[in-house]
Amino acid sequence: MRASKNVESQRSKAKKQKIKSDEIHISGAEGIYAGQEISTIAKQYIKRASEHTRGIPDRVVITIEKLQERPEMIKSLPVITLKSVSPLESGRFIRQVLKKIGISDDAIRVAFNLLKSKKTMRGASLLLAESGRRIEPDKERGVRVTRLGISKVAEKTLSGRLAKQGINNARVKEALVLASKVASCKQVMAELCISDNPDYTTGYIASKNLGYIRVPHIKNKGDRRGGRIFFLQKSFGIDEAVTYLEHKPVIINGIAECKGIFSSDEIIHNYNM
Ligand code: WAQ
Ligand code: MG
Repeated sequence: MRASKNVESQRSKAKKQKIKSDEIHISGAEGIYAGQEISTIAKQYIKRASEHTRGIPDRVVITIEKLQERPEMIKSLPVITLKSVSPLESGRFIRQVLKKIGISDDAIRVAFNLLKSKKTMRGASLLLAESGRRIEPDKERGVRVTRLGISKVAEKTLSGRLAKQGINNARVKEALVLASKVASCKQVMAELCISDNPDYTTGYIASKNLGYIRVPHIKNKGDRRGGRIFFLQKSFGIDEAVTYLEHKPVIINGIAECKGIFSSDEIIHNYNM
């Protein structure tokens, strides 16, 4: 599903031209479901699109496609939460972790600039970890990860484990499914995510080795900016990575552990990066 809204650009207003409109991304969602679930899911997607905190869309597109390929089965990333009380503390932690896993200062700077940009994207930016060069084919849209899901049994297990930490909700589950698929892409070194919802201030940083680290207070309340950055290892195999992220069906069918809240020091010293 994708929901968007057209806004008249300042430039066209000023020039009194024929109205040139810009599309603002409101909400998006995707999943892999059995045929008989489709009408229920489509209804949920419409509700979600029309009740979004980013605004009321004037266009909602729902695409339903039959999978042409057998899904790859993977395990979810383990989950932990950073102990943080401010965007300053969270930003510092993220920079430290990214540096430790081999992302250059330049790439970190580019990533934060993109995430702080007013122009939010529908998909993710791809950055080369060494140079910070942006390599996604469409810079306005980004790379949209689709064809991802979770089996019923795995979802039940995940709900139980997240409930013990008081974080059993659809947002965390969907983000974890996405981050697990992204981390399973062999060219991806790490992902950084900030929600574009003004009322949701917990983001995450994830990788195969780090797992899924929830980062509270990644931004201030009311801030509509957000996005996703995938840091890529090399400049070759990019087409392959994009194809995997956008098209390869991947289903989570096993759940790793979900633990509680850890300090920055505990995370940085205990994890094998
Ligand atoms: N593929 C690529 N990028 C995406 C996708 C996708 N399927 N969906 C969203 N994005 C990008 C896009 O630029 C959005 O603006 C940005 O990510 C944020 O998306 O454990 O809600 O859906 O509590 O607002 C993290 C949960 C929630 C943390 C993230 O992201 C937790 C969230 P949102
Ligand atoms: Mg959002």
